[in-house]
Order: sequence, then structure tokens, then C-alpha cells
Amino acid sequence: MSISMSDLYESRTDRGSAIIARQDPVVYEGGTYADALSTEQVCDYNRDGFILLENVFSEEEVESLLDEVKRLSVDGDITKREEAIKEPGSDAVRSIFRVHALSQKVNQLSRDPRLIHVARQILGSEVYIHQSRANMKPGFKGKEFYWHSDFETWHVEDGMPSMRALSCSVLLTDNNECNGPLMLMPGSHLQFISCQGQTPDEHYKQSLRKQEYGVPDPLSLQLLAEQGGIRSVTAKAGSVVFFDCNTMHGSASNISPWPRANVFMVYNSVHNTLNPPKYGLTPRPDYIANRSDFTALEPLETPMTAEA
Ligand code: 6CS
Ligand code: FE
Repeated sequence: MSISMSDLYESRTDRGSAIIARQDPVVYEGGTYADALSTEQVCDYNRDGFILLENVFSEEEVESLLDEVKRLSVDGDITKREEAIKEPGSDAVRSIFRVHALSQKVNQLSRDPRLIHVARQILGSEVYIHQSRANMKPGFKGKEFYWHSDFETWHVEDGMPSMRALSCSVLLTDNNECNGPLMLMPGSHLQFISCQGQTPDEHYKQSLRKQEYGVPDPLSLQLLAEQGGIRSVTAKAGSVVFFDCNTMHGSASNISPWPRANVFMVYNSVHNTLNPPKYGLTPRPDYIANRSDFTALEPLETPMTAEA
């Protein structure tokens, strides 16, 4: 295989795993592009690679969004679509991708100023949606998401050039210590874990149920965890976690009776739009990695309300 030396974040080559220092800023333009977060919050995000904001959405807003994603996850017209990913070993819905295009309510959420301005501030530019999804994590059946850096996948499989994207997870149910909350490694965003194993074609069909390539090696994970620890995000519905595209994260299976439903939006900078994937891989479908519309999002003038 020929390897381009110009790739700062080489991964899934025929070499072993490696740890590469981050070459990109975490907060762009000094965090001055918008003023949704305080200086202290921007510092926390810069240091940890994530920030939790509590009580962002009201109970009514959360209830309305939760009803919506529950409805989508049992609507036959939705569950038969490719966007609906099933749990490994069952037909329960694990994720619904491109959910901002399948639901008007989620579309409004994706343009809510309470999310957009945080993304604009951190990424120092206008932003567009690279990916969106609802993760259902149903009680008893919801399986884990093994440790990964989203950027590792987006760089290799989607051709995302730089670490200038972030995810926000809007909690639609309480996330407690029992229902498989998101776990993050503080500080891990500063190191890129180059993974072993070449990517099979159409990898996404398998990886979105259970990932096997782009999986960091145990030694690197141990190092990151020993350096920064592991933080689990236990918080009330209506809270939002923003995390950098390279922050190491995962979550355990949900063997509790309580579902853990979250909506994710991935905002990418308009200066970081996708190139072709690495190594001649076929681009993933648009519902997983948007490469057809890089238009900057317009924040909604009137944020979502429960009646909307
Ligand atoms: O492959 C992806 O793009 C997705 N996979 C995981 C496990 N997390 C981020 C992203 O949604
Ligand atoms: Fe992820």
C-alpha cells in the first residue's frame, strides 16, 4: 500500500498502532467567534475536550423531542430505511441517522441557537451538519459503543481533513450510572491514536452496530486513561454535552430497565469540508457522512418550543 507522508493523522495502514500529537487547535479563533460560553467554559473545553451544560432544554422541550424519537423508532416507514441501524443480535433500533432530515422537530433542534452558537464559538467559523443521529440505547437490549475517536473514523472513512468538528449530545432521558452513560477520557483529544487493521469495504454496515476496525489498542487506551482518567456523564434530561471530534469516548451496554435516549448532532466547520476517503475507500452514504450540502446553518430566530 502506498502511504502519503502528508497525512498528519495516518491510521489503519499496514503499520502497527501509534500515538500522534494533535496538530490542530481545539478552540479556534481564540473562542471569540461567538459568545455562548464564558471564558472559563472555553478553557475547560480546551483542557478536557468536552463540556457538560446542564438545564439547556426545558422539561416540555425534552418531552416533545423524546416523544418524537420514540415515534420514529417504531414507525415502520422509518425502521425499514437504511438510516435505522439495529442492535447487534436483535431488531431493536440502535440509531437513526440523518434524523435532522427525517424529523421537523429534530431539524429545529439542529438549528437551535443554544447549540449552534456554542459550536460556532469553539470552531471559530460557520458550521454545517456532518452527521446527526438519535441513539436509543433501549433498556436491557442497548449494546455498548466501544472506545473510539470519532475523528479517526471521519478522517479515514469520510476524508475529513482536520480536527475542526464537534459532537453535541442532547440528553432526552436522564443518563445515570446504570443505563450506559457516555464515558469520556479528559485530555485524550490532544493525542491521536492511530489504529491497526485495514478497513474492509462497506465497513459501516457492520461498524455502526459493533465496531471492529478503527478500534484503539489496549495499551494506548490505558495510557490515555491513566493520564486523564475517565469521566462518565451522568446528568438530567435536557443537559447537553459538547465534545471534540478526537476525544476518546464510549459507553457500556444498558442492562438497566431505563432507556438512554440521546440525539447527536455533529457540527463541522465550513473550512473543514470533506475530501475523498483515504486509501481509495468508497465514500460512506450521505446519511452517515454528509458530502452533498456544506451550507452554513442559520440559527433559528425563535428557538423550538414544546408546541412546535
Ligand atoms: O462511524 C461513525 O461515524 C459513527 N460511529 C461511532 C461509533 N461514533 C460516531 C459516529 O456516529
Ligand atoms: Fe462516537
